Amino acid sequence: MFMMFRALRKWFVSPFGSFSGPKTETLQRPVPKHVAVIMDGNGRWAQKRGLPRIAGHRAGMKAVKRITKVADALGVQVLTMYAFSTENWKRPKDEVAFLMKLPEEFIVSELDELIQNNVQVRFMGETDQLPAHTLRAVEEAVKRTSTNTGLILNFALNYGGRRELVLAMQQAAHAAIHDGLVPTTIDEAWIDEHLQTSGLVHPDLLIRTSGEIRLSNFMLWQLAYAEFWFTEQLWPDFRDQDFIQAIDDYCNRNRRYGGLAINESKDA
Ligand code: V07
Repeated sequence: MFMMFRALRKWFVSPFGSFSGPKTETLQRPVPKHVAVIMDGNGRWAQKRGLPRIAGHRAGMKAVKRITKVADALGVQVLTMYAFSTENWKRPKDEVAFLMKLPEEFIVSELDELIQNNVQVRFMGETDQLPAHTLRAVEEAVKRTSTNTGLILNFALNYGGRRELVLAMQQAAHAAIHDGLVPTTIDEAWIDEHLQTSGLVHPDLLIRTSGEIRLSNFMLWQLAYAEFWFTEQLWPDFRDQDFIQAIDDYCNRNRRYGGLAINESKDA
């Protein structure tokens, strides 16, 4: 844990300070470049308090703000948040309508601060089914932060991992017919470029809250080598210390890519 505090120097100076020197030199392993989060437990959090489910979603949005700051402070480069899955359309109509207003609420309350702090907002998912007002808000957030060079805050909205792979395969078939794409040109790099995470490193760490131990169709291709970290904590209760704990655990785990662990000596 001590090591982690070195990584937090920037955080103590200013949550969104401009320090960009080495943050991780004493850690066994660098902080993850890309952290993906399944933010589960918002509805349950509200029900436990006798509140409507939407109160849980709003509390969940506050947790997004908090964790964005701490992720940036720790030197994480990409933070992907699963805000709305392709399955979530099955929820009650009122709840879906409320969720679809959250991107607007978020940009009204957060966009200026994100811009000041050099955060770049990105989006992945299918835009077709989104209400026009939701899409406008997301596009505004993406556009107004597109030249920022700091933390990438990537929202997965109307996103599904299998759907993403279907779309990539459709692009391949289209290119084979119209652009002379040959089968051997399709390799892992080609697929990466045609997924919605194109240009981003793959997540090193997946966090899921609320005690569910499932992937639920999230980033199926990109999570192939990621570490998974689960907690019983409900998303609105997820605090800075919990995120720091997840990163610290990640840093202290040995990851093997079928070969030597990163912190394993060659002659040990
Ligand atoms: C949503 C809050 C977090 C907990 C999980 C479900 C509810 C932030 C956004 C958002 C999305 C795009 C954007 C800016 C903000 C959001 C939805 C739900 C649908 F450009 N939180 N949040 N979108 N929740």
